[in-house]
Amino acid sequence: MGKFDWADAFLLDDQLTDDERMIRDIARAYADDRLAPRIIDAFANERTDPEIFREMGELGLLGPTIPEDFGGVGASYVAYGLIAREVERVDSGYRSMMSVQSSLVMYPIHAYGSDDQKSRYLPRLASGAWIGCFGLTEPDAGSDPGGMRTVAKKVEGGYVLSGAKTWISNAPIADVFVIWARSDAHGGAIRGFVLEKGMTGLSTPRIENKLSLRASITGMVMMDEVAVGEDALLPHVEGLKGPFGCLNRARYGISWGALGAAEFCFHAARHYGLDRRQFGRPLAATQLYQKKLADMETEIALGLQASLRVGRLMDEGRFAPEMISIVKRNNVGKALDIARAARDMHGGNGISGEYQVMRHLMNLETVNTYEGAHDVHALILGRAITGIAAF
Ligand code: TGC
Ligand code: FAD
Repeated sequence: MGKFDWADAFLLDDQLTDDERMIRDIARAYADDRLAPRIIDAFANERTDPEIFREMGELGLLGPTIPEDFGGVGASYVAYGLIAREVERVDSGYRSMMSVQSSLVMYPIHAYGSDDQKSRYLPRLASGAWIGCFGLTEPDAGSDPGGMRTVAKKVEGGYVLSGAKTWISNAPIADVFVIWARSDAHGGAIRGFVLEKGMTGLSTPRIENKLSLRASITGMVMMDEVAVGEDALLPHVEGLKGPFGCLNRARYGISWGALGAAEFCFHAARHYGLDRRQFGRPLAATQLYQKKLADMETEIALGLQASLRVGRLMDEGRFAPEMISIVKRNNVGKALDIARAARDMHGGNGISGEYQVMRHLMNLETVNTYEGAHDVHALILGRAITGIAAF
């Protein structure tokens, strides 16, 4: 008979390769040593440190699945998920910065870009020298990106882009912008363009006073007739499957990341319950407290196994987007429940920044909404189950 480890219920560790364990350990050490000491101040003061990109780049944590000749480390999707879990154990905002760079900027340039685009952007993005952002959402097109209004007009030698993107992670500090727009030269199809900081007509106002994800800067991307050359077009994809191909990767990473945040909350609640005494005994000696811990552990253990399975299928090229909808929706929803319960189990201390559980709870509200809101993933699954699109 085996021994039960409450912190690794189904022996996830055993199911990883040596390389995956090594990458996980690098990410864990970085998160503990460099990210955790910054987060309370960064969140309180809404401060995003661009140095974090450089630090992550140095350790190979940006675009890790990209092959080595373009600056990545050719890691598995399971390794990518493990990085997200370690980073989000500290804060969803730090994971957001990392996953936008990796899945939403480096991935499309690698999958859909020209050789020139790959060699210009990927090594700089992998090292963190350049910061990227991904512009899909617009003020009037969130869950329904097909309703976007940003247009790319064909002119001699290139295109002119006009429109507004909103809620764009990293935008105010970005050097590279992957922008999705309707292109008149392609019959109004959605196409991807790579823009660079400093282009005439491009501005990125910051969205202030977020009550969630405060360590990750968010902004708009305003494009007032931004002229780009032919070489800005991502040549190898057309239609919504372009941005959705990127979202598949990012959503999968989030399914691991959210459980990192949930694990932080679970461990904190356990620790608190063992220390805190009321009615002459530790809180953790009460049945209600133990039930809550048991529920947390169960959901985390099941969720991790599911993400691991989806990751293995991605590595084998056998995943379907609906599988990702299941793990993104379920794991984030469960993480939100766990953070809420952990906040409650800390009593009054639970609302203090020092105990950190409420910060995770506030962050997970965003994670539940972005990359396909919780209910939108239910509708993606509903369509697959019934054959009827109910959006
Ligand atoms: P639909 O008709 O379903 O599809 C249009 C075309 O796209 C293809 N497709 C996919 N391809 C690859 N992967 C997927 N997951 C795909 N889903 C769809 C599809 O085959 C079709 O291709 P084709 O060749 O026939 O044209 O499109 P729809 O307009 O009906 O879409 C419905 C819905 C709800 C599924 C979709 O619009 C959706 O997912 N909405 C949610 C929007 C969203 O997730 N936005 C995210 C913005 S980015 C972000 O939040 C970043 S935060 C990151 C951070 O900070 O960490
Ligand atoms: P809406 O689409 O208006 O949805 C509002 C509510 O209605 C939700 O509960 C939703 O589930 C529900 N709903 C929508 N349609 C239906 C339906 N048919 N049936 C039933 N219910 C429905 N976007 C980017 O492009 N790049 C980024 O980097 C990025 N970063 C972000 C960072 C932050 C901090 C935040 C908050 C958002 C970010 N987003 C980004 C945008 C994010 O993807 C959108 O907020 C998300 O897709 C939801 O769109 P919306 O906010 O317009 O909400």
